[in-house]
Amino acid sequence: MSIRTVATTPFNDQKPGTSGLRKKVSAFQVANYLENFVQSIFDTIAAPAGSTLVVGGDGRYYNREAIQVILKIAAANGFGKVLVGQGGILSTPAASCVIRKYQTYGGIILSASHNPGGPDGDFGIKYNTANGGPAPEKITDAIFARSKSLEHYRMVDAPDVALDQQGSFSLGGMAVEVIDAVADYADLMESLFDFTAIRTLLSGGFRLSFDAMHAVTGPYAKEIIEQRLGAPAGTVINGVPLPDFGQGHPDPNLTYAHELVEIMYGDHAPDFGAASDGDGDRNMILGRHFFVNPSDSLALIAANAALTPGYAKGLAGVARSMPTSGAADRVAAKLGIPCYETPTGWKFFGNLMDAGKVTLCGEESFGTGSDHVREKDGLWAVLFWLNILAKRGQSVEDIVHQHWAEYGRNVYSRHDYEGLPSDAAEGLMAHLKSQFASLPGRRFGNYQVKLFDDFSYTDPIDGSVSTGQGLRVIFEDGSRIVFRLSGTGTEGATLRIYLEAFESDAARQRMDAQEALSGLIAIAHELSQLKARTGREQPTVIT
Ligand code: VG1
Ligand code: CO
Repeated sequence: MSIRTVATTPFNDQKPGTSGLRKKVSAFQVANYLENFVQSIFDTIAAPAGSTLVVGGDGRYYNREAIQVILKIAAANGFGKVLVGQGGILSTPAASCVIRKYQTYGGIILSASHNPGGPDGDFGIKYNTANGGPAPEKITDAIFARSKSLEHYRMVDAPDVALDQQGSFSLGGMAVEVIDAVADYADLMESLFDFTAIRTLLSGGFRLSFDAMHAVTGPYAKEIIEQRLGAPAGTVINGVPLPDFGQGHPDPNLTYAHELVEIMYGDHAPDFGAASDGDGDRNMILGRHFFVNPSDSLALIAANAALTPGYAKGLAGVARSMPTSGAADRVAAKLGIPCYETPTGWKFFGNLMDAGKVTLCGEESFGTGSDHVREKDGLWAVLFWLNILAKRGQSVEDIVHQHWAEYGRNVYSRHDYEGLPSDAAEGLMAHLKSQFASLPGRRFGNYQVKLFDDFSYTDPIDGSVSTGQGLRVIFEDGSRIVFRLSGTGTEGATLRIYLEAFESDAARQRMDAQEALSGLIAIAHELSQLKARTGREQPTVIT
C-alpha cells in the first residue's frame, strides 16, 4: 500500500455550524478543501489503529466523490474498517443507528440536510461520535482549530471502491464493507412500534401519503411503509433519491413540501400526510386539511408514548431546544418527569440521553427523536404518529384539539427571513442587544417585558457552557419572542424570529396562529427595526 503525504495550506473558514460544516458544493470542490477537513477530523479524534468508522450521506451531488476521498484518507490514517451504506447512502438517523449497533469508533455523515443540492447547491460533512450523535462543541471546536494549522494530509493511492453492491472490499489494507443502507434501521423501527396495529389501520381504509422529497428517505419509507406495513404502492411519493432532489428544496415545511401540502389540503385528501428532509432527520406531520406544529408534535408524542411498545415503560424525561415552544413542558409536568431546555442543535441532547436523563427530544424545526439513536429521526416520528393513530382511532385534528383542550395551547410560529445581507442581520442583532438594559419593564399594549437576555446553557452532565444561543424577550404573561441567526445557511444570513403565546381558553385555541400572534409579531418588528434594517416585512418562510 502506498500512502502519500500531501502538503496543503490551511483554510480559515472550516468552522462547523449548528450541524457540521456546510458550504456550497463549489467550495468543497476547491483543491484540498474536503481533504483538509477530513484530516482535521482524524487528527482531532485520534482513533486507535484498526478502529471502525461509518461513512454515508444523503445522496446529494458530490456524495460519491467525497466518499471515495474519505475512504482513502481513512485508510492512510490507520482505520481498520469502514462501513459504507450501499450506493454511499445512509440517512442521518440510519447512520446513527449503524454506529451504535456495530459499536464503531464514530462516523462521518455527508449532508447539508434541508439545504438544496446539485452542482450549484450545498454540501456538508459532520463527524458523529461513538454514541451515534453529532460531535459536541468541544470536538467541533478542536477540529476547527486543527484545520487552521493543517499542513499535510495522508491518503492512499488506490482505485475507487465500487459502492453499488453489498460486500467486502480491501482498500490499501483497510476493509470497506458496503452494507444494506436500510435493513438495520427498519429493524430498529419495527422493534419500537406496533407494526401489527398500524398494518390493521392501513388495511381498514386509512390512507396516507409520504413525501420523500426526492431525498434520502425514499428507500427507507418504501421498505417500511409500503413493504413491512403493507401500504399500497405509490404511498411514498418522490421516493427516488436524486443528487439535486429534483431541483427542489428538501425542507419539509408548508412552503417547500408544496406537493404534499396540495394533496393534504385538496379534495379527497388522505387521513395522514408526512414528509422528511434531505438527510431524513426532519419530519412534517399533516392531517386532512390540518398542520401539526412540530412543537405540538413533540408534546403529543410525549403525552401518548405509552401507546407504543418501545416507550410503554415510561419516559425518563424530555428535552427541547430553547426556541421550541413550552408545550412539551406541560406534558412533562403532568407526567412528573423533568423537561430540559437546550440550545438549538441536536448535539446538545446527546449528553442528556447518554446519562439516561431524557428519552424524547425535539426542536421546533421539524425535528423529533428519542434515545433509540442520537439524531433526530424523521421516519421514527411518522411511525410514532401512525402508532398513536392506530391506537386512538381518531383523526389527527381531533387528537391535536383534544390535547390543547387538556393542556392549553402554546400558540407558536417561526418567521424566517432568508438571504439577508450578513451586515444587515448582524446590525439588527447588535441593535437588539443594545436594549438589554432598557427593555425589561417596558410595556407594549398588553405585553410587559419581564426579561431580555442572550440564552446561554450549562450542560448538566459535563458542565460545558455554550453562550450566545439566541436573544429571548420574555413577557410577564409567559409569551416570548426569540431572535436567532441561523447556523446552517451558506449564503448571507437567515434571521429566525420565534413567537409563542399561551392560550388556555378553549374557545380561542383554534384561532389561526398568525392572527393570535399578530401583537407579538408587531413588537418583534418594532424592537428589531426589521423593515428599516433589512427592507423586508414579509418572512420568506412561515412555520
Ligand atoms: C436549523 C434548525 C435547528 C436544527 C438544525 C439542523 O439550524 O433551526 O433546530 O437542529 O437546522 O437540522 P439553524 O442554525 O439554521 O437554525 V438539519 O435537519 O439541517 O441537520
Ligand atoms: Co436534516
